[in-house]
Amino acid sequence: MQSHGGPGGLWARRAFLGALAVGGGVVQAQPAPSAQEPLAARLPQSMARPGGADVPYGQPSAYEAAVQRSVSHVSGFAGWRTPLQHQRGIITPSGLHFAVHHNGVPDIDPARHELRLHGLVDKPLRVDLARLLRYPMVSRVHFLECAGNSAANALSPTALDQTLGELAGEVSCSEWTGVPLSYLLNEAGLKDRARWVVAEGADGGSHSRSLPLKALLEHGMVALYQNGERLRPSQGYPMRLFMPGWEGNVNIKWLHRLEVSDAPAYTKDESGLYTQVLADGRIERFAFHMDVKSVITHPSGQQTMPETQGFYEIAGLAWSGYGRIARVDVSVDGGRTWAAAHLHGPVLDRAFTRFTLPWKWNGRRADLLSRATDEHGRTQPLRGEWKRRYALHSFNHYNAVQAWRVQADGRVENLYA
Ligand SMILES: Nc1nc2c(c(=O)[nH]1)N[C@H]1C(S)=C(S)[C@@H](COP(=O)(O)O)O[C@H]1N2
Ligand SMILES: [Mo]
Repeated sequence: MQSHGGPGGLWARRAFLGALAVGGGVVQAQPAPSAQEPLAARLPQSMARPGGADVPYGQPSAYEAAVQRSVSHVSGFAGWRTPLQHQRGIITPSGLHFAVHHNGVPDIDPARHELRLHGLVDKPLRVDLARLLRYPMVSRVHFLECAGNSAANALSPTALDQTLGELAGEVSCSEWTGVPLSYLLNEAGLKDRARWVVAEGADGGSHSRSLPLKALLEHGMVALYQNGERLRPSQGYPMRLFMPGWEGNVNIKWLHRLEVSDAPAYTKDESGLYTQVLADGRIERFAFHMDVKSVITHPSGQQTMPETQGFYEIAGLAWSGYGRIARVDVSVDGGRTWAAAHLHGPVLDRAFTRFTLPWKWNGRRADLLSRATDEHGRTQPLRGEWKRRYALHSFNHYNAVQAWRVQADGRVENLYA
């Protein structure tokens, strides 16, 4: 998993050996200041005066103000995208988590919010926050991805010149803490005919989805905390449904109602927006899992290489809605040859996994690709393969290989490979 062996082995040795010796002067630090200078002149400015005040709830450095979510408004929906090109670890800062809301962010007073569980149960429940916070909780690190993430790459006939966040930032990864749904469902007591659960949010968009009961009992969570703090309003404060690895829209935010039923409700959005037309005209619906996918974050769209040749570390993120990432292959020649990237631990189930590969750029135009494979052997298609499966206007569940073209002048652009 971590070697440069396998099909890309030979290529990896040729292109990379020279680059591995980072300490050997490939990336050079500035020379140290001379000992002749007076001591005061050698100290950083910040050591010469008292520091500033701190704040009760920390914020990013003012110098990082450019690191922001990008926003798009498509047919009334707001889509806020994570600037993945700035993310280095596997956890997305809560303030940069992507967000899709069909009808704005509701202002919900937790003291008045209740979760109702009714339908095919023995004993309907009404649970307020104070009570829910006393249940045993679990914590899990998982990605969350909108079914429509990367829609521009699916739909646009030519590759749009945008940043990674703009192109594919409707995915983020957090530690989610909450109450397993099975505790609540079992407390209510399920009738024999119970097969589905319709989950509804307390926002004005009547966002609701039907989910198979069996999967909810196994994996469902009422999430209350994200990265150690209570959910942010944009992520569904004070509670949301969380289904690891499943398309974003089933993760009902501002959750207030769960109705147990014997059949799906075919709600507005699940009969329209969240179905997908296949190439042969048939319709795919209840396609819950997000498939295996990866993106190179460094370098990526609209970045400029600081030097037009030399050592670089290619870095990126991979994830799969079916399980763990098993390998990521990287190509720097448009897919002719591949090398296995190094996977950085922890490699978690249905979570972002970080990968890197050292690269010695020869300064000529280079097409960079990454292709992830999960523990079940699922792997990413090329764009053409993905397009052949679906109707021309379909865009959900796009997981084709993302390619970047590094131009000889150092500019990096989106590319269809
Ligand atoms: N109540 C409610 N839940 C919702 C939505 C919504 O508009 N209302 N949007 C859904 C969609 S389309 C996605 S992709 C995810 C996004 O979750 P996030 O905003 O926390 O990233 O929330 C889902 N849950
Ligand atoms: Mo979504």
